[in-house]
Amino acid sequence: MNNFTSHGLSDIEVHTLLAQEYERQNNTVSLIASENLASTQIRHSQSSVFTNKYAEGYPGKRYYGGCEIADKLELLCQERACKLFDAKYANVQPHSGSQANMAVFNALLNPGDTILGMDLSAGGHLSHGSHINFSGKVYKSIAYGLNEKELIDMDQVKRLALEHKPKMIIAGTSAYSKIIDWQLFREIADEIGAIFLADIAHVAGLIAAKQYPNPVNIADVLTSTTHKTLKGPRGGIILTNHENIFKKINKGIFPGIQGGPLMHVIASKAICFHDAISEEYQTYISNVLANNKAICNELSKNFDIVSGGSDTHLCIVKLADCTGKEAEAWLANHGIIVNKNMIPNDTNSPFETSGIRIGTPSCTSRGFGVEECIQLAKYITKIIQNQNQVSETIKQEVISLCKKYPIEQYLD
Ligand code: DSN
Repeated sequence: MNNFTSHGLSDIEVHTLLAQEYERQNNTVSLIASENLASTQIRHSQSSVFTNKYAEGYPGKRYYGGCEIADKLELLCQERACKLFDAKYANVQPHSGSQANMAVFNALLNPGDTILGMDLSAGGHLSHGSHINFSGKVYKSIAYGLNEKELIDMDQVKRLALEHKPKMIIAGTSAYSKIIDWQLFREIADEIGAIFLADIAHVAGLIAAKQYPNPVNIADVLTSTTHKTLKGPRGGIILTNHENIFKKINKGIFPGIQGGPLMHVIASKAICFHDAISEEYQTYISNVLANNKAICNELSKNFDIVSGGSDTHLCIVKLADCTGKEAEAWLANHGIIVNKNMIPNDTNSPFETSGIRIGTPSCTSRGFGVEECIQLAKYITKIIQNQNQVSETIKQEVISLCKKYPIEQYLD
């Protein structure tokens, strides 16, 4: 008998890897800004019997029998999503944030239409028009970036909008630490009659906790992931206040780009939206922001921070004496996990980069506070300054911090 058969699990190879990944997560600190720790309930509902159910279609209009409970679940999830984000309509079926964006494009654009989104290298997302992604291949993509203050260049957005008359303007970022002016995007979109899509994937949790402006009454449509600051399962959602857009988007997802919805993930999304409306969650987000501010302030003593600081859950650190790839590897050697990231006007390739992105959703979920985050920032500074040299002391101190704040067991 092994550890796993006692839990009714018999695939030793896979379950050895599950155990190893649990140990890795438990013994390292994730400062990857898009990662988080989903609760046990959210993880368990993804292994529920709903994984057995096909439910192509929508509540009341399915292509399979036996969907009466699936209907109730999906309606509950939609209702909770709408309540959380103050929206009228929600589609909770997208398998991911990119699928959510693809569905919106599929519903509201024709191949060859022009879209205006943020450049990936400036902090935008692949699915906002990058030439290596479907969004830049199927659609004619124009990109805006940052100005000399390293803030979104709204003059450029306007200039490009007037020049190219895109059918859709996309606001939303993967690596940007300041607050987006949703209203200004709306005004520019209105000037040319464009559709305005706000991709809130990174800041959805901040919006849910009312600690970041909600674009739901400003943009025509919102897309998001559910696993970043929201702390939910890996997946996507689409929100809108417009019935005509909602109808098109429903078709855009199914039969447009997806088949059967992942009902087990929808169960977890429903739990996530319920959790995120609580006071406890609002406190969690306040802590995420305070922790990020603490890391960012401490790091700014030795490094430049893109955009001059952060108002969110993440910051981008500029590296003068090494690449992002090197810093990522050195930090990982000490149990601190980050990702390399481009900085404005980066002369290194996306595989090397001249920066790293740091975020606090995950370490805050395991209980780190401001004090621990300042300590982490000091370790980061020292590790990068030491370059290739491994500090056994820091390594041990990171492990001690991890042991003090363990993550939830993966099997109960
Ligand atoms: N991979 C996500 C992130 O790290 O921000 C974006 O899709």
